[in-house]
Amino acid sequence: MPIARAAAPVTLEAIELRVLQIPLVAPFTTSFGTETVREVIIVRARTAAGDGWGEIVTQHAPLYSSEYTQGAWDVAERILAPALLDAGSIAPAQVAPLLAPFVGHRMAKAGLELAVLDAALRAEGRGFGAYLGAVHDRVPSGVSVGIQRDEAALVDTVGGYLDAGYVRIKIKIKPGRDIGDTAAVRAAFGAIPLQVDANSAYTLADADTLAELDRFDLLLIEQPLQEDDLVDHAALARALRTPVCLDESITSHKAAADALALGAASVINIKAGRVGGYLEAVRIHDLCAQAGVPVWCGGMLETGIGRAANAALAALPGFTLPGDVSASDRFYHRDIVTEPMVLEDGHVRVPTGPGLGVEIDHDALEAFTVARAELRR
Ligand code: NPG
Repeated sequence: MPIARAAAPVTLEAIELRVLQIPLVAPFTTSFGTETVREVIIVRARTAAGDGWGEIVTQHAPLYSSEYTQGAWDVAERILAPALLDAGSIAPAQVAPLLAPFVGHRMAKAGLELAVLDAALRAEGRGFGAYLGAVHDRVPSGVSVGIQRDEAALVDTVGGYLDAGYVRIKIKIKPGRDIGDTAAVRAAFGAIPLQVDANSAYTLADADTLAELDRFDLLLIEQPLQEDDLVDHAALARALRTPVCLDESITSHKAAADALALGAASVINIKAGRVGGYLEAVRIHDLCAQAGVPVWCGGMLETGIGRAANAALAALPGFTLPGDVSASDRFYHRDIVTEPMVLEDGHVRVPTGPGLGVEIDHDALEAFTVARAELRR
């Protein structure tokens, strides 16, 4: 039976935006740079029936994608939030169509939509997982491991996560830190579920190097080439035995359909922020499920707000590979929710309370806030 993903409209009275800077437990290095602080925008939708929370997962600089915090702040504050407030009463499913005339800015749109979703579902006493069509009460937890100082440090770090119980390891790679790093992890830990993420660091000219990864029996290689390199990804996929998974390239349901039609990917990473919201994420899930293409839930170093939403999304039936839905303490000493997500037997629980099922720790929220704006109707 198809899930009726409908929720009643809410009447928006105000939208509060905050920039937070939350220290990371350890520096996180990818092929595009090193982060020591997570800069993120938190959205609070104030409605007649109560508040809802969302998260805009941009980073300080446009390195992962063209979106970045100050750009998202500007478009949310001057364009997107005012458009929502002008609508007055709005159902969650109307948010994306209402914001569709504004090109791009998917992370900003996703964060606003999530706040409206949370408010609407809290008002109805419904959980986000049940609303999306979750079929599990917990999901297997994978962990994303940044590029370390050297192979020994990588083995050490991966060992720690395996000891903690993470059921799948993803290591970040870049040219010069690919074959050796992967070989070191395989040599140290044998046949663990392992995948690699290049964050667009290669070109098709590197196909021979990337083919060397075939001998490691990886679950997949994620986003080896640029965001707009769909045709090159298809060529690379034909040259590799390792399944090619796309992340950055999948910016919408249409992009996912195109990638599958071209043979550019045989696995898809779904991130709600990257595709403009959780409802678009579910549409991509449904498309892939119908096509028999496995999907998994990506992560953007979310706070407890986005982490709760990701756990719910990852509990949909087509998410057949473990996602980057880690425990909060993988990234943060202190989160902004009262019950940060924990790892239990290699899994994280899908919250079941109304809305996202998490409560805000207002002291922590204040402590990390570096900018704040409130927009009223
Ligand atoms: O577990 O939240 C997590 C992090 C997973 O590696 C991860 N995210 O490229 O997928 C990525 C990367 C990322 C994080 C990208 C933040 C951009 C911003």
